[in-house]
Amino acid sequence: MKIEDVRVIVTSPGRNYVTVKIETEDGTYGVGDATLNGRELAVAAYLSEHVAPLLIGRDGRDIEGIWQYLYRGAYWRRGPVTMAAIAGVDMALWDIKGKALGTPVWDLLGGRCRQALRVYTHASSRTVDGAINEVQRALSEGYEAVRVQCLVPGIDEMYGVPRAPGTSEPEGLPFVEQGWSSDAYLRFTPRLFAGVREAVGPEPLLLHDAHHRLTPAEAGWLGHRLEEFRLFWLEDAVLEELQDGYGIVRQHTTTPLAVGEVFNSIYDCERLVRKGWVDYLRASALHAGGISHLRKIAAFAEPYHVRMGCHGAADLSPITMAAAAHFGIAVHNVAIQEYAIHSDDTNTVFPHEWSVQRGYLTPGDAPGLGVDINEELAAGFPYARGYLPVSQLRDGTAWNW
Ligand code: KDG
Ligand code: MG
Repeated sequence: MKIEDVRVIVTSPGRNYVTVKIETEDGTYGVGDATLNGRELAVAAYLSEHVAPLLIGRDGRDIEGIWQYLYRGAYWRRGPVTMAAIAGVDMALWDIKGKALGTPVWDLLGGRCRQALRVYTHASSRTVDGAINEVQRALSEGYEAVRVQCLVPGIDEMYGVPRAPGTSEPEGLPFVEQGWSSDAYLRFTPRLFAGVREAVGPEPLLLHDAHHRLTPAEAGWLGHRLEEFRLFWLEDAVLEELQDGYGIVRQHTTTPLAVGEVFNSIYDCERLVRKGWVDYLRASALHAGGISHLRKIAAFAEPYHVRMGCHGAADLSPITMAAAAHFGIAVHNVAIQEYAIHSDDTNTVFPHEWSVQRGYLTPGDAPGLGVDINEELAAGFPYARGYLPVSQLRDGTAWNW
């Protein structure tokens, strides 16, 4: 199955997505997601200028060989741009292999070890009462796990609380979230979870994303105070690159810790897992080098009882969600999957077999990944430059977003 064509499609049905489409000589094609939010065109250029020419004429069945060739052959290994590009190719090749063999990717990964994968949804509000309402709404829709984010009194804008629906990454220059205060956040967050637990009782799984804002000492303090509310996890308590910080947080709290949505290699995970500093890895098929590499990360984590809870924000396209669905029912140490709802336009541009019903994700039985891109529709949504917000302290100091 010689690769005949590799194309990169950038489309913006509400937000930007980068898709790799690979076609083999017999007309079989596969699709992969290579989106890097806020830096999309860097990956698109990497793929079309540097990777596509290397793939023409290679046998598309050789997923592992091509992965190793792109990873080792670049010499400049790892990093978000390189690994998202490799991921796009990797997903497309798994899609092709499934189609060629007439079987879904979950079957190629070893078959099912669960019927459906539990997802967590988001509840965000500008007030505690609003957050409680949002959690109750999610529970009434059948979700068992909800991530709760709430605006902190005294801070006008912050991660996880959209200014208005669909405005998280507006077109144009980065939005500056002014006035972050870790102190105000630390005083408020235990009160938020006290209110939510009181309203929903002990059973629902509650999650929270600190989004890299805290120092290790602050995160240890917060995790300890949240213990009585029994979170499923506290995500990104400290900067992901500050690995020793997780060792400090771990000494101060038994609240489970999740980390790794920005990780792109097994080497980012290795020490955290081996030391027992984290409970869940958030690496995704998109930003961690595709299904092939994510499999290795999960297999490495398994004997340490570290489980996967892959990143699934809306800036990962429905193709990554398809990969997550196949991976998630085939790999034993997948605990949960993040699920952020895509816009209607996005779902039309990327028709897919996977679905979420009453809080559980299934991949469907279509051969390959069971997801496609409608190129004609995609062409109607041209790229629009956009950035993630940035964060500042009250005095204007740049902070971690
Ligand atoms: O592009 C960045 C987003 O995907 C990220 O900020 C979302 O933290 C996130 C999450 O947990 O979904
Ligand atoms: Mg996160």
